[in-house]
Amino acid sequence: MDNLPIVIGVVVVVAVLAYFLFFRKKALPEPAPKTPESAPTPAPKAEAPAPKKPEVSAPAAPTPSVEETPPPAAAAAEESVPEIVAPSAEPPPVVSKKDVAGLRKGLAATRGGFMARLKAIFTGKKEIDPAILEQLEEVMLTSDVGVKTTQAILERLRDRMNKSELADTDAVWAALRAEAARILSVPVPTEKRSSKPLVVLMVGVNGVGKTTTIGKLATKWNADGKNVMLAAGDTFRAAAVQQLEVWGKRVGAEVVKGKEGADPGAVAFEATKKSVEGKADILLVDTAGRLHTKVNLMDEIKKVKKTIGKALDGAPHETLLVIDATTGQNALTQAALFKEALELTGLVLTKLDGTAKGGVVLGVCDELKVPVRYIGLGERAEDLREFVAADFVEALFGKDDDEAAAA
Ligand SMILES: Nc1nc2c(ncn2[C@@H]2O[C@H](COP(=O)(O)OP(=O)(O)OP(=O)(O)O)[C@@H](O)[C@H]2O)c(=O)[nH]1
Ligand SMILES: [Mg+2]
Repeated sequence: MDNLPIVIGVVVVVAVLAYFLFFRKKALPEPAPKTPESAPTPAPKAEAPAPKKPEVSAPAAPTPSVEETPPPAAAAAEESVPEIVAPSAEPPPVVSKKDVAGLRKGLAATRGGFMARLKAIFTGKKEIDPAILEQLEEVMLTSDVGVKTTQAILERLRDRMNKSELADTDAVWAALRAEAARILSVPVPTEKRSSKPLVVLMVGVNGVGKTTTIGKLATKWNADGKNVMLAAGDTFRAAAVQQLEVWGKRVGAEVVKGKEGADPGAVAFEATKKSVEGKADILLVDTAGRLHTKVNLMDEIKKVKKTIGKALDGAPHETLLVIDATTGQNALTQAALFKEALELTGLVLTKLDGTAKGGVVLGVCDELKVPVRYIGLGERAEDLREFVAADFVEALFGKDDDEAAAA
């Protein structure tokens, strides 16, 4: 009993200790949430470069725990952002050659039109209907394949059918697909492509998408680490120069321009010289699609081309003709005229997203024997795709993912 005060004392001490150890510990979470509050100083900083940040922080912050760890992470990301993000501020420009699914999506209109009509001829039939060639002819002609190419394809199919090489409709479909692949596989001239600077002259009638294609290519090549320069060779419209400047700013590419109404040849000459002096990797030269003078457009472009050659031997290394796929047979006629006047190294077919008759690709390749190099499937930078014949044929003739899965 004499020990009672001691016992009570010990109990009290233990109780006090327990209180401090247990309850105080539990109270710790309070300071924890305060940590982010006490660290908001870097937070506003992280918001400051808002336009650049999303690209970096998006993949870095997939979990909602952003609040806890990010102050240092965000700060670190922020430091490294400017260099990485500046070029990729535009949507991802580089196109995977194997991205058939994306290509298929971009070609949805043609798949739903031209290709769906072709398929309908074959669907549910194993035996070859004697009228099959007429049916194919009708679809091809109304899908901008063009008379010459349509007849050539049909001739080859007829020949093979007469030789009994095509046993059923599956074989005819495969033969048609092989024809498309053969026509689209035009060899690309490669001899000048390693030049530095590589001078690319973009030509075509008005509104086909020359300036937009230049912007898209500049975005792609800039993202590939190339030093790109632009020449505003369309000196007839102030708006044309401005349009190019918008792309130039976006990409961070210098735009060489002249005064309104200046001689486009002079601008192209100066730009070519500058691209050599400035050690640019690529110079993209825009041209007018329509002239407000009596000078013939083709003569003017020929002059521009010659002037570029005077500034740099062997340039331009590429002369790309831009064609609007929605203009059908007109596109074919224009292309033939340009080919006659200029030595074309490639074609760019734009607005394929806007036509259900993508057959023009076949016609233009077959008649001109100039390779399609790029196709435009929309207005955004990433909508320009490098043309790969095999992928294109697969995207058109291949089964949908759903169909393939069901098969
Ligand atoms: N849907 C779609 N639109 C495109 C494509 N390419 C270009 N365009 C649009 O076509 C229009 C004309 O494009 P521009 O690049 O100005 O054509 P341009 O050949 O430079 O025209 P001019 O300078 O007048 O000779 C613009 O509204 C572009 O956004 C494409 O692949 N798909
Ligand atoms: Mg233009």
